[in-house]
Amino acid sequence: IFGGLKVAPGAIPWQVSLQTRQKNTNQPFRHICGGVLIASCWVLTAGHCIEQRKDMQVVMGSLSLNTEDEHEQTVDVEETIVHQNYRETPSAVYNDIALLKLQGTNGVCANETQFVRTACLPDGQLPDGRECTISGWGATETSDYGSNHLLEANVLLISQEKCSEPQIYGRVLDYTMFCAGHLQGGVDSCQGDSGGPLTCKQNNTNVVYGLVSWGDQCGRKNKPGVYTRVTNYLDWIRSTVQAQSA
Ligand code: 4AZ
Repeated sequence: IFGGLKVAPGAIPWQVSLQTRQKNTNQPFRHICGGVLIASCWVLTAGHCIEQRKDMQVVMGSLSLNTEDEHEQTVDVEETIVHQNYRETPSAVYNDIALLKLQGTNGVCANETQFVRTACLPDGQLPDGRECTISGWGATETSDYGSNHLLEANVLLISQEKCSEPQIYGRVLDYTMFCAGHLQGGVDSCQGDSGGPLTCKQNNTNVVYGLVSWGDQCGRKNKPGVYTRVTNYLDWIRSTVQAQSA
């Protein structure tokens, strides 16, 4: 996160860290992406975060990556489901969404606490022009390696029309994504934040409208962050979760 502030304990309890290591080794797991807890055994993340043939785990309730937080819960990933139309081109990433099914017992994976809680899925369209929140452990204005402490920042939703102007992203933008940020630069998501939440407050509940997806570098003027448009995937999310939970 560029231009962010440290997150307070329990402020973003749906934020998870997706971590991988070489299969069947005892190497430490390393953070690769963010994710969003949407049900006890389900995490939403970006399609480009999925590395097949790796061991994967999800850490919930954590603020600091290099120390074990008292309230954190770590669970293995049982299954990864990348959207069937996920595509990466040199200029954009399309349908950048995936579901992680967590390993649990009797349908319980995350234990709900003050520090580990689900985010709500949207039930309507994205509210235009609003201020929303992004968060993650990704690269910052002073560190390409990312932040040890979870950071958050406020961003403004940018209309599709504005963001499709030639000096911004032009024609590569489509309805599976939307832009958010500050066109003057400075406040943005970055590498390592991918898959993490963009939430907006609706009637005092936090709703996940976006997943950090891509952008032309980070924090640059006229190059806002691009987010997977979660409202476009509600049927896919519901049917995938239902089919795999049976
Ligand atoms: C990345 O490389 C990435 N400024 C993520 C977000 C943004 C740019 C790049 C948005 O994963």
